[in-house]
Amino acid sequence: MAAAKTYLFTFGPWNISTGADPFGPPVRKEVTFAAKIREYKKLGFDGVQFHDDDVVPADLSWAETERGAAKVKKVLDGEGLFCEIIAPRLWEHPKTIDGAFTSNNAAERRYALERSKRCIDIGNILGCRNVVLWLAREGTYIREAKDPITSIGRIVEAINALLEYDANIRILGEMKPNEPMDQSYLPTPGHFLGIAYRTSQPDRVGTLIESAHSILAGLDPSDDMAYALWHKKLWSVHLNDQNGLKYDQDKTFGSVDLRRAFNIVWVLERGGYEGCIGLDVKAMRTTKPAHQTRHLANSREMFLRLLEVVRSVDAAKVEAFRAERDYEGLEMYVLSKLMGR
Ligand code: XLS
Ligand code: MG
Repeated sequence: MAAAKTYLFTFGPWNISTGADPFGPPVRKEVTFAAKIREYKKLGFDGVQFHDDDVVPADLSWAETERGAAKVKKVLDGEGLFCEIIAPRLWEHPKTIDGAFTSNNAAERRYALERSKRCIDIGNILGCRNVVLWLAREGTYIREAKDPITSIGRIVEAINALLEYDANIRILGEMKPNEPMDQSYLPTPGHFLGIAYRTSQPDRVGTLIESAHSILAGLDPSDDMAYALWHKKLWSVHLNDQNGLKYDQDKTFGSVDLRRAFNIVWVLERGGYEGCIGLDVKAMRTTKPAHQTRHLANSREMFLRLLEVVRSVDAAKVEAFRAERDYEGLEMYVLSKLMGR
């Protein structure tokens, strides 16, 4: 029997946050970058996920950027951490108000591309070839604002330019149907994988799937992940949870729907998923500073405990239920597993 797979866990520094929301200011002090990095190993994590400006502020000279990134690389090495993904933050800068690659303004589209190339350079210094594109503002508040057909083409052109810029990187699209936009152009991983095959190098374009984003699109995250696994294009995940169709909640993994979380772990394990277990989770605003990393430890523990449940599932039994079309029996089998029997 092959040895059971050991999963590596990652999260981004933004997952230790101040509790600010659109209706209220921070309720916890900002934790310094260095202090955040020191938390990883203590919490049982193996690697980091970064935005470009988590590493160095945007728009510095190349010399300053290079120096800053090299410093961060040293810190990571010192802690024994690796950088799993890096993502250009294309949704906060004044030049990305109208979107990045789909902005109606040519100079702003150029900025987005240059910023993404710089992000690749930072990734290279950190030894990271996985470039995540969360296309946060590639969409509209009103349908008529942009040409939707042109916009899809612009996203493909931008991806091609990045693939050409660095022959070593892989691009992972992280899709979300809405928020901040009313409507995103590529709302689901399926949409993104559709264009992946029309890029100049489909083999280097895949996806990062966030469970809450699938839920916001009315889809089941484990089915989205299965779809990407079939394409051999599930290269990273953001596991979390989401209580229905409302703002993006980034709740602790498995905290809303245990069975849904079970199915995610089951599909990753069965599907031979080779990526890291990224956790994109937020502490509740009510959380006291002393407990501000607990949601991360809890999410990791939920994954590992569900993994135990998944590994205790008797595949032959499942097959027998399927062969008999006894889905009532199968359902009770799964529910019993989840209730500890
Ligand atoms: C949004 C994302 C975003 C990316 C990186 O859900 O978590 O922050 O992960 O661009
Ligand atoms: Mg995410």
